[in-house]
Formats: sequence, C-alpha cells, structure tokens
Amino acid sequence: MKETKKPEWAPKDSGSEFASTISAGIEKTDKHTTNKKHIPITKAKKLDIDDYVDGILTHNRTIFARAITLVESNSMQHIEMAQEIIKRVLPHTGKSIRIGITGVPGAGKSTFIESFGLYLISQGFKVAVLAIDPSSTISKGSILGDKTRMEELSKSEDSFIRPSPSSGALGGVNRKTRETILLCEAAGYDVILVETVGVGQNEISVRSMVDFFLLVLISGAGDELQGIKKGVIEIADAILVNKADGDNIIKAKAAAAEYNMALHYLAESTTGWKTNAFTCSAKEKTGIDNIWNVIKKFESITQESGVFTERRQNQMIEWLHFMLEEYIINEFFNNKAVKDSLPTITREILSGKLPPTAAVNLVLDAYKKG
Ligand SMILES: Nc1nc2c(ncn2[C@@H]2O[C@H](COP(=O)(O)OP(=O)(O)O)[C@@H](O)[C@H]2O)c(=O)[nH]1
Ligand SMILES: [Mg+2]
Repeated sequence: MKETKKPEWAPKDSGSEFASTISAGIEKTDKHTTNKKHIPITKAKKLDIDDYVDGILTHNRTIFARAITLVESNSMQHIEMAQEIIKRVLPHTGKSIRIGITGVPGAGKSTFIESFGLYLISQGFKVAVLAIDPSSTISKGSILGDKTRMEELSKSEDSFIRPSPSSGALGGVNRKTRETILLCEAAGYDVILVETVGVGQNEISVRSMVDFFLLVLISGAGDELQGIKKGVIEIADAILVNKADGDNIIKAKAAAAEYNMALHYLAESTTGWKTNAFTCSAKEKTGIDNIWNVIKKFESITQESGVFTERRQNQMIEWLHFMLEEYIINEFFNNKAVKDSLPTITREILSGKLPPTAAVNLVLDAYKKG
C-alpha cells in the first residue's frame, strides 16, 4: 500500500491507470530548508471502506487503482479490507462481458488488444485489460513489449490496463484476477479483456473466469495444428488467425479454413455455440469489428438459452471450491501436530516399515487430535 510508483514500463505521460497508488504532492514545510520544492508524500491518505466504495462507484481512477492494490496485497489486513469492499460493490458487478484471450507468445495478443480495445472505445465502451503472464515474474520481457503494443490504448481515459499481480496469499493470481474483474465492473468497465500466454494450466484457469474464450493463432508452415495443444482448441469459443496482412493473407485464410475443418470434429466448447475460425490483422486493424460481432452474437445466444448465466454461476461455485481447497490444504500442513508427525512418518515409509495409505491415516489422526 505504501507503493506510489508507477510500473517502470508505464508510458511517461500515462495517468493513474498504471499506478499502484497515486499520492498527491505536498509542499514541504520543513523549516530547515529554504528551498520550497514539492516533495511527493510517500504515504497516501488513509481511506476507509466507504471512501473506497464511493470512489469505485463514482469511477474515481485513483481510488479504484488503490482498491485493486488492496486486492493484490498479500497482507491479511488488506485482504480483509478488500473483501469488505468487494462485498459492498457486489450488487454493481456482473454487467460486463468478460473475454479471455490466449495464444502462443508472439501471436499478436497484445497488438490485437490494442486494436480491439480502441475499436470498442470508439463504439462507446469502457475497456479494462488484465494480463496474466507467468513469465513476467521471471523476465519482464513480454510486459516491456506490451508497453509499445498498447500505447494508444493505455493513453485513453476509457481504458484501464493492469499487468499480472505477483502470486501469493490466499488463492494467488487466480483470486486476485477474479476480484479485480469485479472491481472493474463496479467501476463501470463494460468489456474486460484477460490476456494470458498459452502455456499449460494458465488458460484453463482463465477459461474459468471469463464468458468468452478467444484463441489467437498465426499461420505457420506445415501442419497448422502443430504446436498448439488440442485441449486449448477444445475450450475456445472462437479462433482468430492473426497477421492476415500483406503476403500472409492467403496463408492466414487457408489456416482458418483448416481450423474450421478440425473444429468440425470437436465437441462444443459452449453449449449451443459453434466455434469457428476467423482471420484478422491486429496491425492493420482488419477483421476487428467482425470478431466483436461474433462475441455479441455469442452473448445474445447464450443469454437467451441461459448458458451464459449458468456458466457464471458454475464459475462462482468453482471459485468457492478452489479457495476452500486451498484454505484447507494450508490449514492442514500448517497444523502443529501434522508438522510434528510428518518427518517420522516419512522416515518410516522410506525404510519400508509403513505403507503410504496407512501413513495417511496416522497423519489424519494426528491432525484430528492436534
Ligand atoms: N504483420 C503483422 N504483425 C503483427 C500483427 N499483430 C502483431 N504483430 C507483430 O507480432 C509481434 C508480437 O506481437 P504481440 O502483440 O506482442 O504478441 P503477443 O506475445 O501474443 O502479445 C510484434 O512484433 C507485432 O508487431 C499483425 O496483425 N500483422
Ligand atoms: Mg502480449
């Protein structure tokens, strides 16, 4: 909470959308200095729950950004405060369309988000972009890349861009992203874009927090289905073959046709919806309006059938169970009796005196007694 810095990759002239916390500058009153320079205070004004709730609901960007910082904090005190804020703004959430965007690094997701986001803003929407990038904690590479890819979008008053929070307490990135989505909705963002790199578990967890799941691909030489896991295609609501520009247009169209053939044999990712492949050029801004029309059609069909609401309700239940599981596991392994009994029991397993199943019962007994 004491952080007042913008992320280092934020454009120099950017506003509060990049700030963890924005503090007003105060005039230094120190009598020992004659130099009346403005020195930014390091401690922002303490806000109470009412301040946060009012700030979010009246779209105060500074307070909104600070509320997200609370959600992202790993301190129990902040997490508790964030929960109270979320509870209070909950009636104002749920009105956006939540779109997950995945694809291999370099497919053009960030460039697409820039073009798509600006298009949506031109249509009168407010757009929030949340990035989940597991590589960003190791190397800042892709986030630095995003600085240039989303330059125009990040300057807009109607956009809010937030890179991935670091993992950590109580549900980690998964919880933080879900709660940030709720705060964005309460603050009036109409479209929430969640970008993630298509690696492993990541897209599954994003699928579980969005309404529509978009897979961005590029055409490559040889077998079009090489390199991406079939599992990811199975959960996509649309495939977008990007970089359909210049000499690449024909190849991109051919790739989309090939994906459409493959999709023919796959089960529906969303009940009552046929996943199709399309082309676009994020760079030349072609095919952008078309994908928005696809998403709008998806929304109206699934709203009509009830699948939209049903999915959101299932996602809430999944979220509850995910958090409960995590809580229980933590609680269990931090229990003193468990901690005390595990080393001995492990040794007995390794020396062949105890089979693991019997060992489980011993640890559980220790827990129940402890
Ligand atoms: N020709 C062309 N290049 C693109 C397009 N979209 C993105 N790129 C380029 O592809 C590279 C990776 O883009 P980026 O948006 O960072 O991909 P990400 O890793 O999926 O987020 C960059 O050099 C972009 O300029 C496009 O539509 N056409
Ligand atoms: Mg990117």
